[in-house]
Amino acid sequence: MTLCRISTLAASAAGLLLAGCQGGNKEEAAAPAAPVAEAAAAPAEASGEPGGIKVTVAFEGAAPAAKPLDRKADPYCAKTKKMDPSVEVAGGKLKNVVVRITSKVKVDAEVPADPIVVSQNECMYEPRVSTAVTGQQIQIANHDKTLHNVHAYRGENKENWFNSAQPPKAPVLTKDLEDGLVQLKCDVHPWMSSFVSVAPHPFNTLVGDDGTVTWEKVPSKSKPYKIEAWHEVFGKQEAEVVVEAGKVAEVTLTFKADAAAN
Ligand SMILES: [Cu+2]
Repeated sequence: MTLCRISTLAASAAGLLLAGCQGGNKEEAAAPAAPVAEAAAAPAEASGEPGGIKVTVAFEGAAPAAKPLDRKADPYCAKTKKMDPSVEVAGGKLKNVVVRITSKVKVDAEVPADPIVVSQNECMYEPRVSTAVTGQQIQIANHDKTLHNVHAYRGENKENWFNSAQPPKAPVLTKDLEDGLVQLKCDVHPWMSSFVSVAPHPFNTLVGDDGTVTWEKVPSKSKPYKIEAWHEVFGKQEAEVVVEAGKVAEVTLTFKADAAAN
């Protein structure tokens, strides 16, 4: 675990101060008094005026070669060829990583009125990984002409949540999401898997194609936030980061190719 302290590095046109997590001490010499003066003068601590966090997800080592899935067990599924999507690396960036704040966050989370949608298409769940807000609904649909069963687990211990057969043309399944990680499986087709990261705040985001996630409007506070990056094969990387009002703290979380989770 790394502890990231904000230090003044550069001022952007918007007046935001970029904060470095991994840099040396040069910047401290450049402007040692600024953070202290701001903290003393500003109501940042009391009011939780917003700051930001930029998380970069790095991947070290060689990505494993993509493997085709063996789907011969079901002739319907076997008609289409699919690759194992559990590890996807594009341009050196690991895909399907969720970054979230795991500490309590003082925000009124808006629960989107629209559900998140997970589809079963050509005997795959789509999308592989998604995010949602606690209380939001999930809808699961079967677009295939074969039987699936949606077997859902949730939490660190993968407790059984529900298990519903979904034959072709069966109605869409709708469920309310609670905080935590959900995994959808299919007992008929063991390669089928989907994950939903559910949090009671909006700082729970699928990493972008550029390997980064940036959150604005994170309430500032003197105690560090715990953040984690999660990947279905490589597990978790964690860090702590202090958010100061009007500044963007930066942190890098690194997954290693030879460190697959158990
Ligand atoms: Cu299935």
